[in-house]
Amino acid sequence: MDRLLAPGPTRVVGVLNVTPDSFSDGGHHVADPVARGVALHAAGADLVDVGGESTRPGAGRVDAGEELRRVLPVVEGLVAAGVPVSVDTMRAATARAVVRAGAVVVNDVSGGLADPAMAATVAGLDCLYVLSHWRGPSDVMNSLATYEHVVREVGAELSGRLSAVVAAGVARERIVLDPGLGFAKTAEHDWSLLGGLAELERLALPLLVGASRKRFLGSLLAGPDGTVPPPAERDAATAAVTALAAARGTWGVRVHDVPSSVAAVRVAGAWRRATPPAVAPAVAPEAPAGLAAASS
Ligand code: PMM
Repeated sequence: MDRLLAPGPTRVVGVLNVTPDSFSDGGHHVADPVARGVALHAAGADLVDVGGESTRPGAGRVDAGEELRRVLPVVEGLVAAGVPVSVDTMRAATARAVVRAGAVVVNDVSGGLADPAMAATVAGLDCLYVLSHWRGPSDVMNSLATYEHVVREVGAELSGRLSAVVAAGVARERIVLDPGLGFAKTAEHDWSLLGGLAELERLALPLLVGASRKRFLGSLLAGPDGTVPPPAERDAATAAVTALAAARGTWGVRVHDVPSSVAAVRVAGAWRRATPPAVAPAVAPEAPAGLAAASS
């Protein structure tokens, strides 16, 4: 688990939604989720993120028992196959069960707000905790997308949640922060957050970016007649986000198409290594003649 936070290239987290209605899988049911997770890992995913509850805009909650019935066998199968597993859940009881089954990351898109028992539960578990920015459940989140200055407010709200979960006993060095792209955010907010990542980096914790196939990429890629490409046709744009995030050293990206993001991380790494370090000039350049005359 600690290996996941060691210095290294941007981690690629592969999405494995075990939901009949996942937005980003275009509604396609994954026939054999364990085989799919193993394939994501073989393709280079550092972690496979298993989710049993859709968080697409407008989605209602799934019953706790049903969520666990969906994710637990998949977690067990992946752990048995040696795949590092993250679980996308807002429920403390699910988090406890999956970490006991071997999951190493609890990915809580609600940042501990959906279940008041989450922070104290995670504090007692041996796992990392992904704390995302969130303002409310999927069926109401679009109405909560109002900000004066989205980067500052998301930073402040994340910081508040961070203090709360640390006060509940979660070790700070086991926390990864996530701006929660698309969660109570318009496309414009999502772009502002990506452009303003430096502000979130000031919180001095690893950052995870979940841009994969999201609406803001769909609207960016809309054709001249306004036709928005379906989620599965947004992977090239997702990989571009991965390359830009990796170039600035972002800890991780959560993506559906693993190979394109693994390639993007490699490109960013090679680019960074090939960039010559800035060298101070040996001799101060002479001031242009006009300037010298003006200052004398
Ligand atoms: N987005 C979704 C689900 N889980 N987890 C994290 N940490 N960050 C995200 O941005 C995030 C997430 C929704 O996307 P999906 O329906 O494509 O899985």
